[in-house]
Parts: sequence; C-alpha cells; structure tokens
Amino acid sequence: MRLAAAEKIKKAASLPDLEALRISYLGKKGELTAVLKQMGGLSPEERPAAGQLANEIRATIEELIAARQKKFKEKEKSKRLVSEAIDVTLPGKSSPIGHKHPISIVLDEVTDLFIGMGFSVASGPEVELDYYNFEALNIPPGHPARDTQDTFYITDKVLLRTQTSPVQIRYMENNKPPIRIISPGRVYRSDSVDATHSPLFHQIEGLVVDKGITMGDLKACLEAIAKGIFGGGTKIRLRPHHFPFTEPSCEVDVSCFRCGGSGCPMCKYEGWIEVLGAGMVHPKVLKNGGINPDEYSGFAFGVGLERITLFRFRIDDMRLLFENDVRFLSQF
Ligand code: 2NM
Repeated sequence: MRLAAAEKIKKAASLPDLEALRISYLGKKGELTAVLKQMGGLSPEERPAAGQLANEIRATIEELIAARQKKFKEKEKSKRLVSEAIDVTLPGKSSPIGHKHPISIVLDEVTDLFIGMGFSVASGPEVELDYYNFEALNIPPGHPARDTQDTFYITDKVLLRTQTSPVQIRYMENNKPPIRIISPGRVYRSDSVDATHSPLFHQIEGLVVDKGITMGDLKACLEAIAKGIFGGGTKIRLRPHHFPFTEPSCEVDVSCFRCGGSGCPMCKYEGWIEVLGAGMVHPKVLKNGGINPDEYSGFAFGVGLERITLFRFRIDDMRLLFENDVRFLSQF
C-alpha cells in the first residue's frame, strides 16, 4: 500500500487530486482507516507490530502529500507573481485639473483691483423682490426695463434680478457710511442669444457713499480700475447719459487698447470703447437705502463682465463663454 500510495501521490496533477488521494487513504472510509478498523480482530501479540506499521504508513503518506502540496503551492505562487506583475516604471494616469473660466479670471482680477482700493465684496439674492430691483432704484412703473419682455418675472412681485444694484440697496439698509463695496454676480434679462447677448450674464456694480463724495472721486476711481484692467496707458472719457438711479449719469469709454486711440477695426475707428455706466447716486435712492442725502453723497457704477472678458482675451463671440467647450476654454 505504501508503494502504491507513493506512486499515486507522485503522479497527482493538482491540489484537488492530492486531497482526493488523502481522503482515499486517510479519510473515514479510506483504505488505511479500514486497515486500522480491522486491528481489533488481531491477536494481542500481533497488534503492536501491525499498529506500528499502520502508523508508519500513515506518517509516510502524510509526509508525501505535504511535500507535494508545498510544491504545487509554490508553483501557483510563482505563476501568480508573473501574471500579476506591475511595471512600476510606467507613467501614471494623470487626471486633468483644469483652470479658472475666463469670466472668473477677469472677475478675480477686477475684484483684486477694487480690494486694493479699500472696497469689500457684497452679495445678495438672484431671485429678488420687484421692490429692490426696480422701485428702490427709482425705476418707475411703466419704465421699459420693467417690461415682461425684458425681465423674467416669477410672480408680480418676485423676479430674477436684472442688475446687482438691489445688493447695494440692501447693503445701505444694513450698513452706515462710509460705504465702499462692489457687488459682482449673475443677472438675468429676457434677451435672445447672439454674439453680444445672453439671458444670463455677469455684472460688477460698485457703490461708494461718504460725506463729500463727488464726480471727481468717481472719475479717479474708474480711471485707476481701467488702467489696472487695460494697461497703464489707458485713458477714460465720460459722456453724459441717463439712468433713473443716478443723477448726473454718464457712460464711460476707455481709449482703445488695440490702437491706443488712433482708430482701428476694434474701436470701429472711434479710438474709444464703451465699457461701463456710472453716476452720482440719486438722492431718492440714498433715501431708500436709509441714508440722508443732505448729509451724504455717493457714486455708483455698473459694468458687464462678459464684455470686458471678450475685450481682455480678444474673443469675438459671447456664446463661446457659455458653451464651455474645453478646447476653447483651455486656451486661457
Ligand atoms: C449702472 C450705471 C450707473 C448703480 C447704481 C447703484 C445704486 F444702487 F447705488 F443705486 N448701483 N449701481 C449703477 C449706476 C449701475 O450700471 C450700468
């Protein structure tokens, strides 16, 4: 039996084969187990020798199986080491991390310029009350801006803000002068999409209120900002205009940053490019903000961020800023 078992164990081709052999000899119904069970039939003189032999055979079979098992396991392990090998010198898979959107780049630049001049940043709701968006800003009922053709109304009294000036009314209600804030954010107007319009765009508005603020302060402030954005050689020009919330009001042009003012296709040969609106805050608007117009005066301005971004990066179509095609955005 010992020889037969040794031969079979040598020929076993796998771990399960070995286990089957172990059971066939040493299991409950195994050959050797059967021999041991018959020992009771032997005479007392025969028993010790037979028992010793049986134990030796068991030990031999166990040893042989264990040795084969070890070989199989080693073989399996080296196979696994080969098949699971990792080349740690291969380059890793990189995850692209992207960068700021061009609108955010310009927003952060402009914000930094204002912060450098002592302004802080204020924000407020995009879903706004009619009162803060129009009434408090001295925009009377019937004014074209209030038309449902131009403004997204949610109810009679609730709308998507069309400018960020409501933030400034709210700020005046809650803060005493001196006030120096900018309010950047999304604004909404019922416009069709084209190269220069989008129903959602971004504005930065600014408000300064203190004793003795004049149009001279307005001009100096905006000139510094224009130089910061468009370069140190930039000049500004104020043209009379009308806004309901400022009096007097003006539009502000910057000297063309492409030709320097001599005239080119960029400025349509005018030498100047319109960039923002501004003015001295209307006394009624100050009053609506809880500020006494006999004691205080202020200037305010509003600028469209998309327009500035298009100029800044020489982009010719606003739609590119909203389509978010990575091939386009990755250029900035
Ligand atoms: C503009 C042009 C002129 C403006 C006015 C105010 C407020 F709330 F203080 F009255 N905020 N922003 C303003 C003034 C905005 O945008 C073209």
